[in-house]
Amino acid sequence: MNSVYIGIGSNIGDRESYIQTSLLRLQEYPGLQITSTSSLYETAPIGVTEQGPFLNMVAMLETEMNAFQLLEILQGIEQSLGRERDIRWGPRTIDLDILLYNQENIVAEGLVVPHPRLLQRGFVIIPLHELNPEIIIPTTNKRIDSYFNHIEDKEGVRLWKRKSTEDVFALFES
Ligand code: PH2
Ligand code: MG
Ligand code: MG
Repeated sequence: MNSVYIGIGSNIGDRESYIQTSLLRLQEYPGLQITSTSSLYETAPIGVTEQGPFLNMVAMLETEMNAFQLLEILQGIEQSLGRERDIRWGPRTIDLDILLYNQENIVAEGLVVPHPRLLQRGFVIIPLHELNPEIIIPTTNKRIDSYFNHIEDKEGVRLWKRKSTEDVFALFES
C-alpha cells in the first residue's frame, strides 16, 4: 500500500459540494481508500489574485495505484466536475493535486512530487500540518512543522469548517 496526500481546491460555484463530490468519486475506486481529511479552509487566491476565494483541504489516501495511475484518476474526476484548463492558476471548479506519494521524489513530464510549490503555500502547509505535523518532506528531509512557523500567506488562510470526527464524510454534513 502507498500513502498519498492530495491537495484539493475549488473557487467556482458550490465549492464545498465540488470538493465533497470529488472525494465521493475517489472513494468509488477499488484499491483506494480515503483514510483521513483535514478541516476546510477558506483561502485568498495565490498567483492570479483577481479571482474568488478558494476552499482548500488535504486528504490522505491509501492506494495500490502508482502515482501515474492515481494522477489519471484525479484528472478524470476534475474533468467530470467541469474543470476547464485555460488559465494557469486561474479559477477552477475542482483541483486535485498529488502533494506527497510515500517518501518518493518523482520528476516526470506532467508530474512532480513532492508538489513543487507545496512549501510556499499556506493553504497546503496548514491542512497538511493539521493531519500530521510529523510528515517528512523528502526533498528537504525536514518535518512539515518546521515550515509551519514561516508561512508567508498565513493571514490569507482561515478555518472555514472544522473537522469534528474521524469520519471522512462527516465534515460535509450540515
Ligand atoms: N491553486 C492554484 C493557484 N492559487 N490559491 C489558493 N488560495 N488556493 C488554491 O488551491 C490555489 C491558489 C493553482 O492550483
Ligand atoms: Mg493546484
Ligand atoms: Mg492541479
